[in-house]
Amino acid sequence: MITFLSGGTGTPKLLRGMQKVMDRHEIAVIVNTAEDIWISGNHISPDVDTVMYLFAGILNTDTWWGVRNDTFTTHEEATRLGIDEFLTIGDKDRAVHLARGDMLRNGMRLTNITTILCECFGVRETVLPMTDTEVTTQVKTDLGLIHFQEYWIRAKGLIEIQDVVRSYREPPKATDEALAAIEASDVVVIGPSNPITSILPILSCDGIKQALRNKPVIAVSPFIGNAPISGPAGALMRAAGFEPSSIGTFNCYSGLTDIFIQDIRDPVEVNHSSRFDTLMVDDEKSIALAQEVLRLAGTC
Ligand code: GDP
Ligand code: FO1
Repeated sequence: MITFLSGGTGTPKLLRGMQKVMDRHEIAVIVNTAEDIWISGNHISPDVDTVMYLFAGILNTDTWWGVRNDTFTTHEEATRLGIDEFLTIGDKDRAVHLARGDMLRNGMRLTNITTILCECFGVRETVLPMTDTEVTTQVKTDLGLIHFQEYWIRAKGLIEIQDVVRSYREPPKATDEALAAIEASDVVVIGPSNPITSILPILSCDGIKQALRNKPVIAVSPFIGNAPISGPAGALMRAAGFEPSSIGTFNCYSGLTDIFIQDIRDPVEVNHSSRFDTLMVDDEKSIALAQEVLRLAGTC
């Protein structure tokens, strides 16, 4: 079994390949929940939903969020009525947020809710939120501390950020299910996700780092040179005090990685790294990188 640590874009691209080259029941994914947000009374868990929709075969892979061919009737009508939905929410996607919000209000754990939703979508892989307690990535700006989604979606990432913080009422604890998945795995893979908003929130859950120290860990860099392939990782790395590069990514994972994979085009040299084409522009590229990760896993 392999456990993956995932956000909502880079690692899902790798998982798209993994599900073609591995027994799907042998894949477990611990997913970031620090970008979760309540909107219009419903609960959005963007990274969990992306991973779940990918495995269900219904993900919109043009955007890497939302359901393919979804409609936006409710969002358009709600906006017309004056509701401030700064995320464009599809109708089918909203039904998932509605169901999740309802179950959360009834006191259920996010882990159990995710299992129920995955069963409804016929998902064979194990999808595990990193924690069952609420934790939110916020960025410090001239406007004060704002939710990461407010920064990246509403402000289009155009405002200066001075720091990145995670806020919570109680320090987030990894779930027993997430820790058991790591324990049962031969290898753990930190996918090419945003180190600051996707991976560090997982690594910061109590119990995760300790569990990883007993396992071989393979990490894939989301950077080529000083730029990520997509998204705000550059600005966030700088604000969090890391170089926006593969070296910064490697340092961010503070000695946890046994094998570090970086792109063949990356001019930044991480000592003893493995080189591969990590740009997963289509199914074939995702499959090729997945096969390489499996090959390296076999050497651990
Ligand atoms: P988010 O939750 O939507 O931010 O998604 P992730 O954290 O999972 O992924 C965002 C990161 O994925 C960005 O930093 C990108 O550089 C990286 N990424 C996206 N596509 C690719 C790709 O094809 N290859 C690699 N190596 N990284 C990618
Ligand atoms: N990202 C956008 O850039 N624009 C959107 O309107 C948007 C809507 C949205 C709805 C549901 C969902 O699960 C994700 C959505 N995302 C959207 C992506 C999401 O906000 C991602 O978490 C961030 O783009 C980067 O991590």
